[in-house]
Amino acid sequence: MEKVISDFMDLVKVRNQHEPEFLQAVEEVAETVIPYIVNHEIYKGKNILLRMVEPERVIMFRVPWVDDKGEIIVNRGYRIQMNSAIGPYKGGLRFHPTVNLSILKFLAFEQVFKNALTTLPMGGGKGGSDFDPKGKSDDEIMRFCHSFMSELSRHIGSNTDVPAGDIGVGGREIGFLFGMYKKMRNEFTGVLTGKGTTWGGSLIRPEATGYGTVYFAQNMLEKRGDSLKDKIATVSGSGNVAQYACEKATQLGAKVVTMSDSSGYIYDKEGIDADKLAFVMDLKNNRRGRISEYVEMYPNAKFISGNRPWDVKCDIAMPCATQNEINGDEAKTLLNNGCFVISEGANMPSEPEAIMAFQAAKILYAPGKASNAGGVATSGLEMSQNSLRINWTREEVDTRLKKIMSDIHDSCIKFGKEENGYIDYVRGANIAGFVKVADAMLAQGVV
Ligand code: NDP
Ligand code: 2IT
Repeated sequence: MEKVISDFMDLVKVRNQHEPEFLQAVEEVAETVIPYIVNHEIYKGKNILLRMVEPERVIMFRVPWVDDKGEIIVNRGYRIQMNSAIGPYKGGLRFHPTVNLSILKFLAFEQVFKNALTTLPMGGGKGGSDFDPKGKSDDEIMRFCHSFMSELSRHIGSNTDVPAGDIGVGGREIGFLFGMYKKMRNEFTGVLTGKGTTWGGSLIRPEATGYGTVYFAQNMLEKRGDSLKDKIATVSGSGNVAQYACEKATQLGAKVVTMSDSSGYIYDKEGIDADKLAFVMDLKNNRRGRISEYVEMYPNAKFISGNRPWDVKCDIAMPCATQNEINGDEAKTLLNNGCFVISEGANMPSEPEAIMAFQAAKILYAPGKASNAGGVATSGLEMSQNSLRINWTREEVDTRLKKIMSDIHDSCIKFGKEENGYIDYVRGANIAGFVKVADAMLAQGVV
C-alpha cells in the first residue's frame, strides 16, 4: 500500500513541485483515501484521485488600484475552481501577503472534501490576492475590492461559483465586492455569502465557523460522556473564527485563556469572558488594533510577544489563525500539559508531525475540514435562503448548523472508527468527503 501511495505522490509532485502546502494537503488525503480506493472495485481504473488533485480551472489576473497617495499598485488575483461534481464551486477569498498558488490550491482542495461533508450541494473553490489589508484605509480597501471584482465577476455567479470570506476578508470586504458585482452584472443574486443581513445575508453566518468548531468539540466530548464544562481552552487567532469560538466555548462553560495574532499571544488566566471578548471584537473589527492592547485594558493578563499559545496548559486547543501553526514540538508540549481535545477552526493548522503526535496519543483530534465546516455550511444555508427569497431566524439557522456539525461527526465515525473504538477523524472525514464527490464524478463520466 505504501508503494501505491508513494507512486501517486510522485506523480503529483512532478506537476506541483513548487507547491509545498498543496502537496501537504494532498498527501494527508492520499494516505487515508488510497487504501479505501484500492479496496473498492468501483474506483478501479478510474483515476479518481488523480482527477481530483487537478483543478478544473485556475484563474489568475492583474488587480491594479490607486492608493491614497495617488500611486498605482498592482496585486495578483486568483480563483481556483477545484471541483464542481456536487454543486457550484464554493469557498472563501483570502487577502494576505503570503497568498500564492500553493496556498490557494491547498485551501481549494480541502474545501472540496469539507463541502461534501456538510451534506449540502456545494463544489469546492478558493481565491484571493496577495493584497495586504493591514494599515489600509477604508477607501483603499474599497478601491482594491472593486478592481478585484471587476475581473472576478466574469468568472463567478450564483449557480457557477459563490465566494465568501477567509483571512483578511470579512463583512466590509464582502460589501464592496458585492456592490461591484451587482454593478457589473446588473443582477442582485446570492453570488457571495457573508453578506450583510439587510442585503441577503444570513443570521449566524459571521458566528458559524467558530460556533461550529466548538459544537464539533462538544460532539467529540459527548461521545465520551464528557462536556465542555469547566474545561480550560486555548484559542489562537483573534479574527472572525477565534472570536466566535471563544464566545461559544465560554457560553458552554469552558474557560478560554488565550487569543493571539501574528505578533504574539495574550494569556488571561481568569478567562476571556463576554465583556473582555466584546473589547477584543471592538479592538479587532472596528479599531483594527493589535491583540497586545488587551493587556493595557486588562493588566492581570500577559502578552507574550512572538510566540504561539501552545505552551499554555489546557484541556482543549482550538487553533483558529492559519495553516501550519502547530508544529511537532508544540504538539508534544500540548500533550505533556494534558491537552486531550483539538478542534481545528483554521484550515490545516497542524503540521504532519503534530497530527502524528495527536493520533499516537489517541486524543480527540478533529481536522479542520470536519470541525470548521460550519462556516461554509452556513454559507450553504445563506444560498438556500437567497434562492427561496426568505430569511430564517437565528434559532432556525443555529439549529441547522448544530445538526450539520453532528451529521459530520457521525460521518467521521462511520468511516473512521477503528476496531479498538478509537475514532480516526482524519480518515473518517477524508473518506466520507471522498465517497460523495467520487461517486458523483463516476456518475458524470470523464469530464
Ligand atoms: P481573520 O482575518 O478574521 O483572522 C485571522 C487571524 O489569524 C488574525 O488574528 C491574524 O492575525 C491571524 N493570522 C493570520 N495569518 C497569520 C499568520 N501567518 N501567523 C499568525 N497569525 C496569523 O480570518 P478568519 O478568522 O476568517 O480565518 C482564520 C482561519 O480560519 C484561517 O485558516 C481560515 O482559512 C479558517 N477558516 C475561516 C472560515 C471563515 O468562515 N472565515 C471558515 C473556515 C476556516 P494578524 O491580524 O496579525 O494577521
Ligand atoms: O475555509 C472555509 O471554509 C471558508 N473560508 C468559508 C467558505 C465559505 O464559502 O463560506
